[in-house]
Amino acid sequence: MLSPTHETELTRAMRERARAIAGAGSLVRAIESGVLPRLVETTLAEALVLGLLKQGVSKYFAIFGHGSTELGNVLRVYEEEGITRTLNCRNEVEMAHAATALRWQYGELSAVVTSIGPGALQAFAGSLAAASNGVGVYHIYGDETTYGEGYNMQQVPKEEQGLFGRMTALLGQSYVLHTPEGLRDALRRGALCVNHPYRAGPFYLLLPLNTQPARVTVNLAALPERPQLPKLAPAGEEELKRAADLIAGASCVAIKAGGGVRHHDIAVRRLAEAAGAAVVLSPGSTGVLPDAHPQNMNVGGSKGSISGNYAMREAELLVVIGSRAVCQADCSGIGYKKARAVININGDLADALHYNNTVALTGDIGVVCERLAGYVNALRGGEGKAAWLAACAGKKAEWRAFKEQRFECPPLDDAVWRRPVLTQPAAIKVVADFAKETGAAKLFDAGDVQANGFQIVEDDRSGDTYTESGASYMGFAVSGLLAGGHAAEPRYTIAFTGDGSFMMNPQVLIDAVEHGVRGTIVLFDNRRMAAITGLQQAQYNAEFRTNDGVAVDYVQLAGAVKGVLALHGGHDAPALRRALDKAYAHDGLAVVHVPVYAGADERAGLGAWGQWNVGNWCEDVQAEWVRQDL
Ligand SMILES: Cc1ncc(C[n+]2csc(CCOP(=O)(O)OP(=O)(O)O)c2C)c(N)n1
Ligand SMILES: [Mg+2]
Repeated sequence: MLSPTHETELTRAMRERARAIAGAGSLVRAIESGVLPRLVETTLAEALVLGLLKQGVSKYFAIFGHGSTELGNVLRVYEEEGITRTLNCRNEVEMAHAATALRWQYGELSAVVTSIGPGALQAFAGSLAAASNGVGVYHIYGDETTYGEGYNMQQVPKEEQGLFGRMTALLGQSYVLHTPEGLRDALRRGALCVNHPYRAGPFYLLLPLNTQPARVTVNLAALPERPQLPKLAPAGEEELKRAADLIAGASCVAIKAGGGVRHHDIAVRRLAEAAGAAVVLSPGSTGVLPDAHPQNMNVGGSKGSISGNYAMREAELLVVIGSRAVCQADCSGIGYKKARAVININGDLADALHYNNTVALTGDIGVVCERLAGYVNALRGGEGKAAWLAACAGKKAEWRAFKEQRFECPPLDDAVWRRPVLTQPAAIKVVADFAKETGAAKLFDAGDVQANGFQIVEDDRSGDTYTESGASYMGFAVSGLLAGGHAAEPRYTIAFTGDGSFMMNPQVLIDAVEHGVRGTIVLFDNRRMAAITGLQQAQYNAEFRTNDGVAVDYVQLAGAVKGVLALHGGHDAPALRRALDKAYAHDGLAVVHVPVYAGADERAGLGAWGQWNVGNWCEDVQAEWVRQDL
């Protein structure tokens, strides 16, 4: 290994540039003040790091390999000079999730770095969560050499070029840095992709092994910055007036608030109150209206709730805001049985036109909702909705009473645990309440944990719950905790996970300790992949291969990692509460293991209130879908 005093000429020059940036305070200031020349001759790998820095990207999650040693060397030097920071990880799926969570929860853009081949494919798989939830992240993968001197180990073994570039382009947008000078174009495309105002997603930079060290003259002034875009809204009044007329003329109006409404709390509330609309939430939009707000009907959809699904079913006018009509959120397209017309507020043209008979109000959700609320108020369009809102309130009371009963269910005798244990809803409620009291953020993993979770949470604002319902990627929540290791201002976060999901990404135990994460993993252990057992039972009356007979002592497993506080969550609510207190007091990662009931007792679930186009339900759902006009 070379010590800094024996660095090559190239590395020394690189270090000097990094120092100049540190001295100037930022790359842009270093260019403007002339500390750095506009034209720099360097390697593509360093030029890429500089280009990303210009877009505000200084945080990396990495698992290096022979496909990324050159880039790794740049990141080493830049970190030594205090410019970038790289968290080394243990699994690429995990680090892709962590990067997604860093952007989603904290708004911080970062880059994932892998080697060529398996590492890249794993990170690529993980990036489905970013793609599904509209979260911008850079992914940088090592790629096959451009000379074609022979197969590179770990490339796709076919006589074809650019296969990783093609694969990744299917899921997001990609650029193969075949020609170092293409960097400027690549980063311009990337900047828009990862910062897109309403359809952001992963951008993949494929970095061939031989172009990483290739020399390039890069114009630092010409490298694109993060795009600044104005908010868009309909230019004229016509559509807004038509929409306001529709609202004024309808007696039963429902707003379906999709994930896009996040952080538009005030505007959505203003429109809902102006329109006298019942607001049905999606898993990703809980909190946009305070839980106790009389117009908040809680979630609607295939799982849904008594009140949310009532409002969806009975509304004659549907106002969709920031939703891409996810099958499960709209009961596979048959959730709005009485709706005759739709007002659709979305930046994306295709999403805004998903339903027929639509007034499309394309643009920024905050701007459009505020403007529409103004027109509705002018018409007194919210009047005449009292009977509708009273009926909805009745259903919400019913849903609350139903939930209360479930929460009060005593520990049930369980066949595997051979003793009474908490039901999953009762246990999740204890932890969700604890999160609310302590101001902790909540991350939810897939499965029953996720579905029960979004039926249970009682958020009062956007940003308290992150439930990866776009892909429902098992392992997302626990991996997402790692975002706290990079966040400028980490927030105490609790990951709600199942035994199935946790074992998808247990690496986080080590990585969270290594990178100083404070947070808790609560592991709801029903010793099976219960969400799937439940579906199998509901559809075919028989379970198949959704559990195993291997007992795992998760307290011991987690406790084997130095720095992790591993606790048993007990068998009743007070014991769980005590464990959470202890976990919270620990200055690091804690794991609370909670055995939960699995079995036929219906008090162990919160029900499914909508329909879904899967398994042997397809025929019925599709027959309805064909007949409805919307
Ligand atoms: C990576 C991945 N594999 C498979 C699935 C399909 N799937 C969804 S939920 C689930 C079971 C989840 O089990 P667990 O985490 O134990 O939660 P539980 O339903 O038991 O509460 C499976 C297999 C998925 N969503 N993600
Ligand atoms: Mg489970």
